[in-house]
Amino acid sequence: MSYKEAKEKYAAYGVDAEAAMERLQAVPISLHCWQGDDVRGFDTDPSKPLTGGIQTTGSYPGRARTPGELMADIDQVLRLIPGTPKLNLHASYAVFNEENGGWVDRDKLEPKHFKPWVDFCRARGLGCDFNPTFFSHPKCDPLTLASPNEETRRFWVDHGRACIRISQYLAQELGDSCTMNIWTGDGFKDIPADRMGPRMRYRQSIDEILSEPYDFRLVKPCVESKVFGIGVEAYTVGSAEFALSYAAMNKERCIPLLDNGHYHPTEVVSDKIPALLAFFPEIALHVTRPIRWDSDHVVLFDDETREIAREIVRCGGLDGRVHIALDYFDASINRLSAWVTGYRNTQKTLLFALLQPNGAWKELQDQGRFTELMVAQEEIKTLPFGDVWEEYCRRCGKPADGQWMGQVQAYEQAVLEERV
Ligand code: RNT
Ligand code: ZN
Repeated sequence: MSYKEAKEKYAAYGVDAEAAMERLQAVPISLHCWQGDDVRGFDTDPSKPLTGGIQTTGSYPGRARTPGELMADIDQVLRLIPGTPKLNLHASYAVFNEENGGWVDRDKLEPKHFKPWVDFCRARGLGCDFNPTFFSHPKCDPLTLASPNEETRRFWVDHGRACIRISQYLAQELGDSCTMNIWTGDGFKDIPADRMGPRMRYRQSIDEILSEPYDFRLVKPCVESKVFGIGVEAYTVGSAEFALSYAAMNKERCIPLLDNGHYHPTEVVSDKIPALLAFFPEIALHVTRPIRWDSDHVVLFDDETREIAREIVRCGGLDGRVHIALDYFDASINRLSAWVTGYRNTQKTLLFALLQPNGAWKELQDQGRFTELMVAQEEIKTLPFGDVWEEYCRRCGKPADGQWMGQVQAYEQAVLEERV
């Protein structure tokens, strides 16, 4: 079926497909650099295991090992994704070269270590988000911001403050806001004797990081919670209540971040979005796909991702209230296809959500017409969505479904297979 017919079918349900596509095209979605190298970064020994309770599994060939390789991979991904991507960097992706004096530890990072990334983003018209890296480093004892060892805690606070300065630099250079997400894997494998102490230290550490001056319109520090991680099963310092309370008490200088892999399995982030937007002007999201735990599988066009997208759209999240970022890492399949699939699926769910008569449905609900509401919600699922998606990709100048996998395979042969 052609787009023209699809458009008419949607119009019959009171949906303007043109407006939906136009709206989606301008929505920034942050592309996580860490899918390309299994969250290794460039500042520590790549043979050491990841720490902080996160894990990648799989050993598909072609992991990016240098900034140049990662940039080349991201470039290839950018050719295949419609919409308005932003880059999402971790501090561990600092670029050390002769020009900037070579390697420094994380507490000494400066904006100059990210200049190559600024050049990369500027040349491609991308904004950039940022994350301090509180894991996979010898200074994790294993705690970081919650450590009882003052020297360790200080090191990580200094790292956080350096990251605020870098975030401010990224935002100013690129003329786009920078969300800077604070997440630590601090926690314990087994039943702790003191749950409050680490949380008080974590709280003080975030206070100290946020005492670094920044313009809150440009830099959006976030606090991300988590329920548990591998090796820290019994207790997480930055629990949901901790992170949310911190953000609520510090609304003038930070925002909460919800990662949909970080809750008990029957909890859904889709429902949390409107709850938080009833209180917070802005929130941030990490979109991922947990299977039984925070497994960080590639994002699919599945029920919960669609529900998350529907809440973002219905709650006015596309008007800058919800900062959307991807956060998954699969090392068992072609990493570019993982990036592209998750990114395109996130866009698809948003387009799907924009192609619904949200106003009319709200009225049905308010009038108690639940029979009609259910029928309408079911019928919309089988409208010719694929035709609108294809038209959207065409307008963005990006390949339609069925047209991009060959390019990834060619890149794998020409570039990834050479990385041995
Ligand atoms: C880990 C958190 C965190 C990381 C990234 C790399 O469970 O989700 O956001 O995935 O910072
Ligand atoms: Zn996350």
